[in-house]
Amino acid sequence: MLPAACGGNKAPVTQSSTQTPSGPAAAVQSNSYHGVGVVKSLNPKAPAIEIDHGDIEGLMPAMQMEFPVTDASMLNGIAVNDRIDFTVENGTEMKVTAIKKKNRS
Ligand SMILES: [Cu+2]
Repeated sequence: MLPAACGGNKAPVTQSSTQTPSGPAAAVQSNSYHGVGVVKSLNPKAPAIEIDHGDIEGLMPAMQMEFPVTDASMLNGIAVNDRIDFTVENGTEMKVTAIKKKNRS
């Protein structure tokens, strides 16, 4: 009796590389990032906000820059030199979508 050929004859596993369909639905992808920084200037007309921000993981290192904001009303109650938490969305263009003033301690 022949020993059973054990394990030696695996069928070639074609790891089905499921290519994600690149339809129109896949085109607009938006990613949210969380940042922390200090307000340097406010531009309600743009509207935009200039922030001296720390590292935004997955997006950019610390730097001072101006971000467009989705709505000028987000700048209400925010002043230069305020510490803020903010949300950046990096879709077709980079925009700040939320701003939250940090409590001074
Ligand atoms: Cu930046």
